[in-house]
Amino acid sequence: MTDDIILKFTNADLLIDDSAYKKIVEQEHSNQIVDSLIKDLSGSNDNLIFLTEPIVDQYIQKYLSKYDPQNYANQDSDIIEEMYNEINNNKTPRNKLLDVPFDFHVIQDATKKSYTNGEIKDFSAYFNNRFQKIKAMLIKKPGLKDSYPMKDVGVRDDVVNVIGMVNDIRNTKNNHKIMEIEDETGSITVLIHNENHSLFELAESVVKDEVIGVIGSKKGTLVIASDIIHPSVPRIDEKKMDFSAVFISDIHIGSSTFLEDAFKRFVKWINGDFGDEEQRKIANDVRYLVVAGDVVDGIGVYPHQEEELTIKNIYEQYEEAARLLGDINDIKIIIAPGNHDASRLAEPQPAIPENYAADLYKIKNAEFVSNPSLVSLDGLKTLIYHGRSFDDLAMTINGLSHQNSDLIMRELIEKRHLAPIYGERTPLASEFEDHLVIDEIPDIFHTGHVHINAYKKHKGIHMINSGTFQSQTEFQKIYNIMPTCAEVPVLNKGAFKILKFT
Ligand code: D5M
Ligand code: FE
Ligand code: ZN
Repeated sequence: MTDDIILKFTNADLLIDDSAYKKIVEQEHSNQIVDSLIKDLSGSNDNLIFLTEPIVDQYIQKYLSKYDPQNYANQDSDIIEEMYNEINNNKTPRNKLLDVPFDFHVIQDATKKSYTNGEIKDFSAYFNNRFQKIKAMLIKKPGLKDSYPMKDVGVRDDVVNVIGMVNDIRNTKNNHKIMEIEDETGSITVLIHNENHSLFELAESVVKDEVIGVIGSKKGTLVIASDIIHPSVPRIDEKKMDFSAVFISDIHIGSSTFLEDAFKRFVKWINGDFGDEEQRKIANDVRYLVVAGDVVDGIGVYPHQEEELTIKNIYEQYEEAARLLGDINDIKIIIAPGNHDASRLAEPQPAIPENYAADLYKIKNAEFVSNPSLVSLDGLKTLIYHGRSFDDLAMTINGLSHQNSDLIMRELIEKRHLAPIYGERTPLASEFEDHLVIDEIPDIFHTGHVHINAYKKHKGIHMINSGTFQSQTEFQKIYNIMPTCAEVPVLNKGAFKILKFT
């Protein structure tokens, strides 16, 4: 401890005499004072600073008067809060796992890469980028190595082998499927015969605007499909995980249906102060908390929303969010926006803007990322996506619904796209790059939005929907959506667990 202080000063090019040193170590928060002193002096141009007792004494007095709780009333509350955060964050970590520095980094984030406001002129660039990215994946698949441009379909005699974007897919009156697909050279009409049962079933999940491979034979101007190929993913090896990560979403702070008590129990648990022995043991391993959007309920998201709000101001909603999440100690919190947050609605949604959520940004260890985004948690690649496109997929594909978002997630991974259908309820910004293509294969795919928990492992990928902290809303009553509330998914050293805080 003693040596630590001297080492800190030496590293900061600060020299200290004996009496000054004694003065510091007798303080209750000596470590915090040392850090603060070093921080304050680090801007100095002097090469070496010699700290004497009067200097240190003066600093300590200033420090204590600034941060003494008894002087609260006279002080700028921000500074005091910052100081207390600092003291809290500098206290001894709860366990060994938290001693290890976070190996957190952002692999993909669209926050600063969004250049357009979705004007029509960018449509073709956007779609072309989507097509090229997914085509590059498809062309590596064994069945599509020999694929050729669509303009050649008419002039060649061999099997049809093409990669294209689906323009349209519909049922004929005899219940076959007709699909128009195109690439940059032309388009073809593909028939999927209903007697080819397995292929017909596969085609049931093909949607407009996705990119697929088609193999078939020519019959007049039609192509009769014998196979449809999705970009898909290979099975991945599960990475070793010696810590826990916690996944939440759809907190909806500010809504009258936000389950505040349950959320506070959750925060107590994550801090190691709530739950049975087993649950506390899990809490002790937690290094990361990921929040996949809808942190607050927002304002003006749907008609007459104000009638269901307890906090009717977006800034105050984020202030409340900062109070609640700010109570979490030691762990890294990664926050992405959802359709209720104060970010651009069109996806990719840039990170929640700091000017709306200033206090949230002050939380130490908080990181703000776009929706979607890909981050690395101690080497585990985690794809975060709120899940707005689930509404479109549940409406379009037979057998998919809000209740089974694991099936939807599986579909998205196979399609290598987070929002394949363009122009329905999911507003997509027509950027020059399609940020919703799943470029990299994640270890964890974390979503929310549907307010119903789901989990499945698909080809080694943990697919998690983290439910909600909001009880059933008026809107959900009409649609008979039964939310799973305050049930929190945890990957505990690789094992999936659900902890309930209801
Ligand atoms: O979404 C909460 C729930 O409501 C989730 O199950 C999706 C559903 N929802 C929201 N908006 C729509 C629309 N427009 N159509 C169908 N279902 C919808 P949240 O984002 O929290 O409001
Ligand atoms: Fe939500
Ligand atoms: Zn949502």
